[in-house]
Amino acid sequence: MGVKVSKNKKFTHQRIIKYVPPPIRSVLQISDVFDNLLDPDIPNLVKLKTHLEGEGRMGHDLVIKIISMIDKILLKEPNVLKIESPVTIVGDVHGQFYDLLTILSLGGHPDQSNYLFMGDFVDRGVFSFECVCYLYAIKVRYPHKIYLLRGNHESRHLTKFFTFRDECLLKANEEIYQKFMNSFDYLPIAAVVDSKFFCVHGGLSPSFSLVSELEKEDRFKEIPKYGVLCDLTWSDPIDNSELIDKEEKSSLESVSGLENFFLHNSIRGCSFFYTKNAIERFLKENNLISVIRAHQVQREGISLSSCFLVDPVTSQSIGFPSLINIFSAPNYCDVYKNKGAIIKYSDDKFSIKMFNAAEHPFVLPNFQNAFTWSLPFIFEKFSDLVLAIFNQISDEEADDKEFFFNSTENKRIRFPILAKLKKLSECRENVKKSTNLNRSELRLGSLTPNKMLRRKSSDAERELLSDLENKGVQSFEDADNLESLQYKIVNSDDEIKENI
Ligand SMILES: [Mn+2]
Repeated sequence: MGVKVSKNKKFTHQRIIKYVPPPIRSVLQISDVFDNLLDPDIPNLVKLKTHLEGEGRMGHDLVIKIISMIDKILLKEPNVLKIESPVTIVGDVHGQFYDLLTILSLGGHPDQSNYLFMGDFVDRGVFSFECVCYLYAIKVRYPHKIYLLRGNHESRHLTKFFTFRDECLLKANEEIYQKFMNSFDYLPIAAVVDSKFFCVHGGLSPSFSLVSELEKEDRFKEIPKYGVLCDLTWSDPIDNSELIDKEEKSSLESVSGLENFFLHNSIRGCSFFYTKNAIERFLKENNLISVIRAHQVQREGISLSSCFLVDPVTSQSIGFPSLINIFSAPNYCDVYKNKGAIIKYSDDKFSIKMFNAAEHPFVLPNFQNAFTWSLPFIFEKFSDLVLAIFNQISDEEADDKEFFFNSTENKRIRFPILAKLKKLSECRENVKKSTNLNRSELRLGSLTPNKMLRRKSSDAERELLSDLENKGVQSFEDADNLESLQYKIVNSDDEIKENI
């Protein structure tokens, strides 16, 4: 008798959702990317982009070659870059490769406009590896057109706690991770555009006043816990009036002698808040008109400070905000629902381009594969099945004195059914917790903490985390609370502090 096959029956080799293309299976090699016969050092950016966009992997030697080429370029760059307009200024990218492609199409071809990326290329988003490789390859192709600054995430400390190290181990190996870390140590720390704008990832520091002082700084190292390099990549601006309104000022420890300029940054757990006074003083002393920085997610991708410098001669406002916050990772961590923005600056004009998040391939939290992910679910359903069968047995039938005859060993064995069912039930409860955790982790998007972050969190922190896991991230504020909680955990880690 033949088996009838239903018309709707799906076969395992069929692609169920046809509009989602399968990932590219081939591995890109040096000869694929460096295919220019006239100049073997010119990468084929179109080929690389198409391959990475299709989720293709890169060969070990190719990644090593790109990193070693970038090291040579970065080593020659000064601590503070001097960049001329036209320039496209970009904030945090955070591993959102498909949004990076939007940025590059909005910003224009590097032939026509310079690019300044102000750090945080990695962590959070699940395509950090693709972001760095592609940005590095563009820099190799156009070394004097695209500039990359260091953000606080371009460090061993953060990439280990967040996602970039895990991603490197999945898509490459420890050796490549270490090479990326070394290349991050070479990234410049600030830039001055058209001698007017100071561009930096985080912001100002009480440890320097003049931009020229930054030239003396040794930047070729891991970002330390204190000092100029830490502040440039970690500090945040603060509105003095906001503080007084919220009566928070008294709760913030100020820096002795600098009360009106710097306060300890209680949100990050390291570095400082810098006030409007600090910005104003810095701009005047350096003859600049504005600080442009990234580092904090913005609902609209950009926010302008309401503080304006006054021209000392005419006593009139120069009409330009003294601080601009820019953030270029839309729908940050897949939960913030914020817009991304970039600044295009040319002919003394600022044009702001805002953009929404692009679709991207789905990746399970912490790069889990679908098989591992579904094991708790399968066990839960299996135990449901077994328990349902045994529920049919009456208490008398399930008497603990019952003996079963084991025919292979030719002896009677005890089979206490009730005890075994109790154990199975307990196991099922534990597995159910894992299944529920898996489901709630999906609701946290890229804000899902990995094992390392979970291990380091305190009881109170775990409580807030599990509250958000249960209800999901519902608002920008929820996401912000979870994010700042994670930074606090990272920066309160003594083990790491000792190593730096
Ligand atoms: Mn940052």
